[in-house]
Amino acid sequence: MQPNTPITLGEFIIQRQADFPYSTGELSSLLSSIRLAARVVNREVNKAGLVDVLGASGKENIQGETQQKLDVLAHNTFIDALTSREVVCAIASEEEEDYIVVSDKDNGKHNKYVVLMDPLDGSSNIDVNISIGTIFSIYRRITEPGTPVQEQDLLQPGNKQVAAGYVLYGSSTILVYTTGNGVNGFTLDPSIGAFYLSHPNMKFPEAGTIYSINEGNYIHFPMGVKQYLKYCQEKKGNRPYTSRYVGSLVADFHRNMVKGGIYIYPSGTNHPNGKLRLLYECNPMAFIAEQAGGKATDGFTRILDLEPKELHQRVPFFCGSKNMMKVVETFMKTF
Ligand code: AHM
Ligand code: MG
Repeated sequence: MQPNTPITLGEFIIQRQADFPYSTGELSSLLSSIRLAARVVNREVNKAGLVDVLGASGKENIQGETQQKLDVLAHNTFIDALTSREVVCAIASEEEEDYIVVSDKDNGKHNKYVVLMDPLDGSSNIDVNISIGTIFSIYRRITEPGTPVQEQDLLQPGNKQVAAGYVLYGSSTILVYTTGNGVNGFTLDPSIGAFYLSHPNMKFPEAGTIYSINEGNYIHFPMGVKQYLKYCQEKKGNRPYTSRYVGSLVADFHRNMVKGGIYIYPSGTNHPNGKLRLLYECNPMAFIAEQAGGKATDGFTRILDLEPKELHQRVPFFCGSKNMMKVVETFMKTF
């Protein structure tokens, strides 16, 4: 190995554990299980087209959306990895109606953490070789360990997250996460299967020139968003901005965090509460955005302060560079 070889995710997790003197290593073990599942899903994503993982699974998820085979495969892979160590007491997934209570030797009663996740985000891009992702969010349970886990353990506001992250299966595969002490990105070297620290201390540029929104829904958008789009397209100063929309939140978010930009999935006459899920998509991305110096709101209120009412709750999502967020929020308030 070269003397200047960057550190691996495994080494980084161990180093960071030393920052918490009373840590028991459980969170590190949990993050390691996510790292392992990400490698497995990455392998399957890369084989898509060669083996029979493309297309619909023949089932629908709780939101009535057709599940793709890879959705189901990613869900099962993460559940298996997360339940194989005695750390997690419950898991909620976008792909399953109820939360899953871990059934280890004492039904997960003594395990500290709950995980909420979207195992395969950007489902509509699976069959067409476009970037997709995994999003995860980790909380400490609030009910007493030793007692059965309750729904309230999973319905915590985003500001209680202990860690959050995503994996982007893109031109390369990158795992980005935060434990509330900055954001770091690790690129997978597929030849040896290790994630290396490639993006230390990631920061959203304060200003940006990219906006990401499904403009096909324009007719349904609230007036504030319509006016903001007009502003983005005006010829003035560094405008018009550039429009980029992959249709995979993870990919759009990652690009915007690297280059400076804003992502918007607003409410609309077709989606009264937006499309994205508060617990599986918005909270983890909002935590990462804030840790990287960006901002995330529902157009008015900080995402991380919203009190979740149900597991599959949807919420409008505005997220990105601080200066761009400030402008769109002004439009939302004014129109
Ligand atoms: P999914 O979890 O079913 O894949 O849906 C979430 C995705 C986001 O990744 C993406 O930003 C958005 O839905 C795209 O929706 P639309 O096709 O309506 O623009
Ligand atoms: Mg999703």
